[in-house]
Amino acid sequence: MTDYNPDITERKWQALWEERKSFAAPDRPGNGFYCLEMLPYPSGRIHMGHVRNYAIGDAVARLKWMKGFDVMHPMGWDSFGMPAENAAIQRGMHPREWTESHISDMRGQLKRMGFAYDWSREIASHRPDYYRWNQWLFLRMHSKGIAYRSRRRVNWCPSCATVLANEQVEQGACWRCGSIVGQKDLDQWFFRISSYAEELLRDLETMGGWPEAVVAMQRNWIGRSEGAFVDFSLEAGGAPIRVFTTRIDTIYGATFLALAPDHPRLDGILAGSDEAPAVRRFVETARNSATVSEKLQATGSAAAEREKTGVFTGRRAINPFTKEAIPIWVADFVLMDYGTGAIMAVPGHDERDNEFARRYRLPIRRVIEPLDGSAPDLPFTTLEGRTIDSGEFSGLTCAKAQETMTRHAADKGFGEASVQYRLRDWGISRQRYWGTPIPMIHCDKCGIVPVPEADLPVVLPDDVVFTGTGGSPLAGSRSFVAVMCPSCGGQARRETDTMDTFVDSSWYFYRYLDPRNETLPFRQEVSRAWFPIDLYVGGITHAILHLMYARFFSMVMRDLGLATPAEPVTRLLCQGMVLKDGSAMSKSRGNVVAPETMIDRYGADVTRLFVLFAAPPERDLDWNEDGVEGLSRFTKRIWRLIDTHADAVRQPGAGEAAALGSLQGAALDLRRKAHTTLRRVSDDVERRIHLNTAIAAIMELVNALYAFRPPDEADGRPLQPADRAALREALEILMACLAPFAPHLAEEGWSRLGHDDLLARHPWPEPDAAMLVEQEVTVVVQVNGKVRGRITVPQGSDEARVVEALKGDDHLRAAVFPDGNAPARMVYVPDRILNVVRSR
Ligand code: ANZ
Ligand code: ZN
Repeated sequence: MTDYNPDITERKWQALWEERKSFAAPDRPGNGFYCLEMLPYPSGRIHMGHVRNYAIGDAVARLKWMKGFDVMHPMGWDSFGMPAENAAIQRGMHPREWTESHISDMRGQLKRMGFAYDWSREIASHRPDYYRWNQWLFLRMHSKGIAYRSRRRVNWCPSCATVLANEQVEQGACWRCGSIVGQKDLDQWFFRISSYAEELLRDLETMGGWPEAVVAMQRNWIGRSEGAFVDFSLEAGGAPIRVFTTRIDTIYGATFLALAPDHPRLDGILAGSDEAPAVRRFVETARNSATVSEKLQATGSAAAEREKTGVFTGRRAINPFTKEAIPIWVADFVLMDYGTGAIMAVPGHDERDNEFARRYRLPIRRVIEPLDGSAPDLPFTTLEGRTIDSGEFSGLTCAKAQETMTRHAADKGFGEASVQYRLRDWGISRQRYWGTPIPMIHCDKCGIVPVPEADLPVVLPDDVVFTGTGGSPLAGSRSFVAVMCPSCGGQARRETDTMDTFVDSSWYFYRYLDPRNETLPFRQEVSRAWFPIDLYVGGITHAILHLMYARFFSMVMRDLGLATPAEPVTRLLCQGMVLKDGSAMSKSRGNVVAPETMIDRYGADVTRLFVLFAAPPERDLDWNEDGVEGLSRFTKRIWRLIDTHADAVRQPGAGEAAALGSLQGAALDLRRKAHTTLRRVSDDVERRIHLNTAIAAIMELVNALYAFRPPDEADGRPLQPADRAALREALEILMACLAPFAPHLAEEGWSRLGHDDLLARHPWPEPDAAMLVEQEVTVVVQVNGKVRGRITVPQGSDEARVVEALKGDDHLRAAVFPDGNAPARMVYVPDRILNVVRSR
């Protein structure tokens, strides 16, 4: 018995894969498969979440290689961002040094896992040869009006003197220093993602390869609302105030208008009003109370949850339908950057308006009644209703009333139909050092002038002091700021904002295709050859921002004539989290299991097998040492099989092919098992990406191999040709099936079986159709202990397959899914009984 030493063996095969460039993708693939995993931030250590993410992608990539695809499977580093800059502030280390050393550590860790990456395509976003293309894209976007500058209210930490993203504001305080966050108006750079809202939304319909939950989150985030603008003229004269409403059918119940505190018309309206001082005081408080308008978008209703306060302006507007004069209020629940920043309040039928009206004793009216004639308490909102007390528009269904009243408003010239989106333009300015410098120049004479493309990259300077306070560190670099105006040649200043790091990750997967291109971000031929990405694996935490920005960039690059598809990702897989004792692994909880410790103890293969086997990819996975031990034993069992039989079956015997064609008895059963395993594994990996069940299938094959005892071998005599042939083939198939999951062990076994090519690039064995004819079994279906019927399924079907089959039987479907609901619990005894537990 020879020992299997994972450490030595794994390094050996890793070196061979590297030496033979086994995973180098060609520029132009024959049959291409682009398998992408989200690139990591170089925090210093890979964690179990990375291992899981990358093991999933790697299993698919490796299987695809074996299936004859050219596989693009690259890796890189999302290496700009705050932690490096914080390390600079705290430890005086340059962010570049910190980042580079982390990258080299983490690369080593990933290499120890033996992932099948094409390392020649590695990229890192902090290097000028990458970020210059951010700058290039920015310039192109600027020239098309997609990048623009505008003044916007931002969260501002007075002590860090920096802008904070909404996620960096924790209960109104700065996430880093705890100071109360204020608001500030700042000129910033934006990407006009809002003009792609319609397309971003429409495409979601076609994205069947994305998890429904992600599609729903994106749809919500884009937030399309159909409604109407209505103009309310002012009693005192002057231009009317325009509101956006989705319920024009309730306009007879509009008892006041409400403006956002920062509504631009407010000052004008207040002129001469006795209420002006009170209103100004209110506006001042509202401004300082961290009213983050984007929060509406982040949480859907953060603004709605707060207590609503407001103040009367002393002015009135005329409801264009009723001709009634109604008071104009300023209210903090009205957001300036949605709709028009002004609303008609209908306290009878809108929850928020109602709360506000009751607080300030404003009139509440009923102008809708449900179609069933009931009279629910106010407020209630329904579209299944009809208008009442609405003048000539009374008695219409809500839908009809909306249509008629919108047309009326348009005909009379005081309104029009309108579609609004929640999606806001993407503010990309950051007052940080460790990011891509925005390639713009401020000249007193010429205004804002783009850096000429030929002068790219605008490189981060080194004469920078990192203090953590006082605004952007770049602003303190003389060598950086002082620049000649490209337009007039005079003294000018460089823009010192850097780009949001989400810019880096919005298009990196294109750069992998052409990573050393010095004249373009990438050639269109290569993007045409490889795109769209066939499979993208990553965490659900990126379901909204990163994936929305990535889609937006693809659309923009298409419009710039660079990329071909608008949608970059055909199939998206969001893997679950890795938990320990039920909660996420985190340093603060002290429940982190380091991948390196696992590799040291068990090897990369066992670590991979565990993260793939312990749960289906989309589910959370609870780390448990027993499970790891179990998989370690499994690999030893596999090795023992190889070790026991390899010498006996090493070379194909004469007449082996013929022998395989006429197997009988146990040898035939083994062959059946091997071939069905082949099919199950390739189905589970390629089609369903159910890697845990694929590994379970391999375990069954291992059991079958142990159960197969050719009599002669035990007695030390040569095997019968038929047994030898069956055993040899089954062992080879076992190694092939294992290769996507435990690639090192699989290579070692493959070589022990007498092969001198690499299994990683060996063609996937085609299952023999005759071996796949399934034996059928009858499964009894019980509901709450009572036999409700029987169903015939292929032997070895899993629970899901049995459930599928019973759905095809009307009687059983009705018994198991009355009213269509899933039962509380099902227990499946393979090939025998499905026990269904239904409550009540
Ligand atoms: C009258 C009304 C009556 C409304 C009713 C709703 C229900 P969504 O669906 O999210 O687009 N609204 C408009 N602009 C707003 C702003 N800037 N800040 C806060 N609220 C605003 O919501 C549209 C509805 O939200 C609009 O329709 C308006 O209230 C309010 F029974 O008008 B509605
Ligand atoms: Zn100039």
